[in-house]
Amino acid sequence: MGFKCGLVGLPNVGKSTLFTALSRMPVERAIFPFSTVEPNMGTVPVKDERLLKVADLAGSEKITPATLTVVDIAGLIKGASRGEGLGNRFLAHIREMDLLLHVVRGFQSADVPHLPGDPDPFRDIETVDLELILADLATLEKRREKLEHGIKSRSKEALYEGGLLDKLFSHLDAGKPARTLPATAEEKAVIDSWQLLSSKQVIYVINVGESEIMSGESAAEQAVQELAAKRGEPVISICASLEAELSDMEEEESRFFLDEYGLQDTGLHRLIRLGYDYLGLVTFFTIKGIEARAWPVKRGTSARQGAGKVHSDMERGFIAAEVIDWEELLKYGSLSAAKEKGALRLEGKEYIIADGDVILFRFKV
Ligand SMILES: Nc1nc2c(ncn2[C@@H]2O[C@H](COP(=O)(O)OP(=O)(O)O)[C@@H](O)[C@H]2O)c(=O)[nH]1
Ligand SMILES: [Mg+2]
Repeated sequence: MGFKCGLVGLPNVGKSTLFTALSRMPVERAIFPFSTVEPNMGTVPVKDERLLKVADLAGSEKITPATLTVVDIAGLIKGASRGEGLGNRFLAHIREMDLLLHVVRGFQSADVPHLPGDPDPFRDIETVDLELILADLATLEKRREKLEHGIKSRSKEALYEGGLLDKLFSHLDAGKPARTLPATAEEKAVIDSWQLLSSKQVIYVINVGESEIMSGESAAEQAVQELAAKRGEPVISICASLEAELSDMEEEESRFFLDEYGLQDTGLHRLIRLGYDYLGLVTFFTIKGIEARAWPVKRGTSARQGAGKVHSDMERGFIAAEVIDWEELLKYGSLSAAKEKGALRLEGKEYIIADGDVILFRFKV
């Protein structure tokens, strides 16, 4: 499975509309369709031209794209952290996510109520952040109780963790999410172990109206850009209702509409790519038997770890990786031609996988 991202935000901002749009995304050729695991959870195939070209070259009958799992996390209201409404389930869901898509309302509609009061992107983001922060403060309180004994007996580890905990506690107490605390790699590892909600990576998704998508100007987006820039976090504007309509169309028809709106690509594809980039994922490809497949891995993954993604036996029995960039491979016309010309590099287990690598793993079982 790829990575898991959760749609969060206030009620009536367009989370479910976006989820529906994702679930109906047109699917190319042999690529498998969206599959709904639960009513609010589904797997989206990631469109990747490179995979299609590699599959064509190899004559693969089966094409397996990278996927991402999307969860429509309903139920954030003020007081969620105290278990009001669907609060607790909401928070438990968030804990499992790799990435949060924080949907912010940027469209105007008298028909769709917005609570509390008129949409105000800044305050709306703060409201959601605050619930996560409050839940984290409660988590830290519990952690501190557990550390008390160690601190009393002057354990070095407990003192270190306790010091960091106090620092983060003040940070959260000032209304700032855990992910914005400057921390060393060592501190980050400890903070990660606390599994906080406000430390999850976030992309702000502004759900703007159709006129704002056309003009490219949205007041909501500007307001969020300001906040996000301070935090070094990405913002993307999409129009959920338009995306839902596009998702229902054939490729050609949706191309026509995109042109009308002066858009290069659907918001959904832009969103998925942004998610991949922001999480620091790169994709390698394998060709085996009748299947061409894309594998997303964290940037910095070694050839041996990559082999482990494919099969644990391949990691254990790893011998070497034969590697060629996908575009380079296309120039040779076929894998066997590339092999004959000696174009495949032989790489060892420490080789760091590059985006677009086509890899043949050599291993013994
Ligand atoms: N005008 C307009 N309405 C939208 C848009 N996105 C969602 N809505 C409407 O807003 C209401 C709430 O949307 P929904 O996706 O259920 O929001 P959720 O509560 O965040 O899941 C629905 O009536 C949608 O049709 C949009 O981009 N433009
Ligand atoms: Mg909803």
